[in-house]
Amino acid sequence: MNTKISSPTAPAWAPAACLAGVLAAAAAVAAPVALAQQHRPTSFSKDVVAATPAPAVAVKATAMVTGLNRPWSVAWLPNGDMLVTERGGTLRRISADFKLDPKPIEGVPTVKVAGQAGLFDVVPHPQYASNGWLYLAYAEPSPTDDGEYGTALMRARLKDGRLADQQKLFAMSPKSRRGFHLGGKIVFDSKGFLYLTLGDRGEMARAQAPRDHAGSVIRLHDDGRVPADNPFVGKPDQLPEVFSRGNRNMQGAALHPTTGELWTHEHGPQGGDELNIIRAGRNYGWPTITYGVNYGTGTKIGESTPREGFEQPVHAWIPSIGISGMAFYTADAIPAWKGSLLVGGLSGQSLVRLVLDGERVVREERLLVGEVGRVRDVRMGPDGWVYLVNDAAEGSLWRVQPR
Ligand SMILES: [Ca+2]
Repeated sequence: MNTKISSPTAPAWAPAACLAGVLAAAAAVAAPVALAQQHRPTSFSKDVVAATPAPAVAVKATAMVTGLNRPWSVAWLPNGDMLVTERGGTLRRISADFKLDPKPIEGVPTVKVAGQAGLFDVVPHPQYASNGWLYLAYAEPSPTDDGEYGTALMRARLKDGRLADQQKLFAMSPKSRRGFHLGGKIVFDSKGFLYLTLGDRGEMARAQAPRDHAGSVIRLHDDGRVPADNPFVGKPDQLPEVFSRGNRNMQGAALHPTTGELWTHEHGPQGGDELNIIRAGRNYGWPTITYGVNYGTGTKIGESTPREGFEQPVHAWIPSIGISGMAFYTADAIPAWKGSLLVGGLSGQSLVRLVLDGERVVREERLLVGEVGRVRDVRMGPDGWVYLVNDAAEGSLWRVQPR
C-alpha cells in the first residue's frame, strides 16, 4: 500500500467517491500518479482567514540584530552562531549572543546582482559538525560574460573567516538576462538528498519545457551527483536533475517534520501564491493552470482550473502576499504553534501561521502585520523561538515571541 495515500489524515476529509478512487489507485500496481493529491481540494486563503478567529498566541517581534543589507536567509551553526546572506552578495556571521561581525565572510563566489538576482540561501549540511560543508545558492553570471546568469549551487568549508574547499555542484541551464524568478532555497531531506528550488526566470513557458531547469525543483546527492532514482534519469528528452516542474518561483521550502516530504511555496502572478507538496516527477501546472491573473490587466493566464496531469496546490493566496520563507514549527517554546507551518509575506508584510490537518490548511493567522516590513525569511531557531529577516536596505534579524 502506498504510504502517501494511506496517510491517516486522508480519509478524514476525502469525499466518499474520491476515497474510493484513492483506494482503487492504491490497489493498482505502480499507479503512475497517486490520486490523493489531485483530489485534495485546494483551500483559499481568503476563506480560511475569514473563518479564523483571533490568533491563538499574540506575538511581538524584537530586532536582535540591525544593519543587515537586504538579508535573504538565516541559518544556525552547531555552536549557536548564525549566518545571514545579504542579497548583494555578502555572507555575514552573527555570534550566538547576537553580535554582528562587521567583517563579512570572504571568498563568496561572484554573484550577479540585478532585479531579484543575488546571493540566496545558506544551509549547513545535516552532518555539518563532522564534515563542515556549507551550501550556498546564488545567481551565477555566465563565464563568457555575455550578460546572462542563472541560479547555481556551491559548497565550501568555513575556515578562518573565509570559504575554503569550494566546489560548484550545479548551475541551471540555460541562463538568461531576465532578473526575475530565480528560486534559490536549499533543503536536505532525512536521507541526505539535497533539493534546490528554481524559478521560471519570468519566461513562463520554460516551466513546462522538458530540457530546461527553469521552473523546477532539482534533487542531488550532497556532492552534486544525480541520484539514480531521480524521476527523469535515463529519459533523454528530460533532465536528470529535475525532481518536479511547472513551478513559477519558489522562495520557500521546508521538510515536513513527520512525513519527511518537501513542501514548497511559490509566487503566483497577480493573485495565486501557492503552497505545494513536491513529489517525484509531478507537474505543478505553471503556466498551464494557475489561480493567478496577469498583472494590471487582470486577464486570464492558462486555463485557471484543475486539469488532469497537473497537481493542485494545497493552499492558494488570492490576493497574493508575496510569499517568502518557510518553516515548520516543531519546538516546545510556543506549544500552541507545534505542527504549524509558518511563511512570510513580502508585500503582505506579515508572518502567516497555517494550522494543518494532515495536508489541509484549516486556519490561517496573519501576525505582526506591518510591524517588521517585508518578511524575506522565516526560521525556527535552536532556542525554539521564531526568527525573521526583513527585505530592506536597513534590514534586521527579528525574534518572535509571545507578547
Ligand atoms: Ca501550480
